[in-house]
Amino acid sequence: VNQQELLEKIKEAVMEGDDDLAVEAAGQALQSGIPALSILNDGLMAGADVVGKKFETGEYFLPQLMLTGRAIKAAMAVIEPDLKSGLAGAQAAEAGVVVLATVQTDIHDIGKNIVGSMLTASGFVVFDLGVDVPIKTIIAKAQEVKADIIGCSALLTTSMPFMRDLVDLLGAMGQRQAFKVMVGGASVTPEFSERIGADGTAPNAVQAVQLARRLVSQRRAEAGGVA
Ligand code: B12
Repeated sequence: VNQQELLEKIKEAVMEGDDDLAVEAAGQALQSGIPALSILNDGLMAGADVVGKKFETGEYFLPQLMLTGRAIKAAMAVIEPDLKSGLAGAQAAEAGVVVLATVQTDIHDIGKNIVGSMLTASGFVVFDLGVDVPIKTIIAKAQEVKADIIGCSALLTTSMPFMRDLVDLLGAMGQRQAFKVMVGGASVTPEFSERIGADGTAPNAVQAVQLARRLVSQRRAEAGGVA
């Protein structure tokens, strides 16, 4: 089988919600030399997109979404070590402190967890507050741990407005400059991020790490070059 077929096999395993097949196919794909990031983007997330669309049109139901989630998680366990080692090595000095959460009303956490684990692997200290987290709780934690970055995840379009509320609330508290805010999740676009006044977004976990690094250096430069 060629690499394209292996990616297709992963995608199908995710679509069928078959965790055994997802694990097997992800392993084969790694062995054939497909980069872990490509397995994530072109296999797992591509499959999730198809399932999402079928769910939207009423062809699939909640049980299928759940099985798909489980299949993605299972395959992630296989590719995660490679994803991590693909990141330019953890920096000796602390890369930065990130408070991460899925915002209130939303319980999707697979993507957030991947982002968190990639950040940790890259030397960031990550406080993951879990899912369905009120924005006030997120801000309070960021203040408590003196975070560099607040990272918010949301997959539901109905939960995305809470990201805007978080940015607005920081502003109202006179704390907007205290933290960089990065946002993400399947429906989050750069336009959305800009519109709500966040500092950036990334379409996947590897780019989220690059974004976080950029934001921390910006923040340190703004603080007067004190690293
Ligand atoms: C699996 C899944 C579920 C699972 C979630 C399991 C879990 N533990 O997370 C379950 C079954 C629980 C679920 C429930 C629901 N779901 Co759902 N689900 C999905 C599905 C198929 C895949 C999501 C996923 O895990 N993708 C894989 C990960 C790796 O990708 P990701 O999350 O996008 O994360 C990556 C990037 O976005 C980015 N990223 C993520 N977070 C962050 C954060 C930052 C700061 C940055 C920089 C980057 C970043 O990096 C990640 C890694 O590369 C999506 C479809 C889709 N295309 O996303 C629907 C989808 C998100 N679900 C949807 C819906 C409607 C629901 C339900 C409302 C269904 C219902 N009727 O009950 C409930 C909502 C419950 C709630 N209150 O939250 C809709 C949302 C539609 C919309 N426009 O809002 C979608 C889009 C499906 C669809 N097309 O209809 N779901």
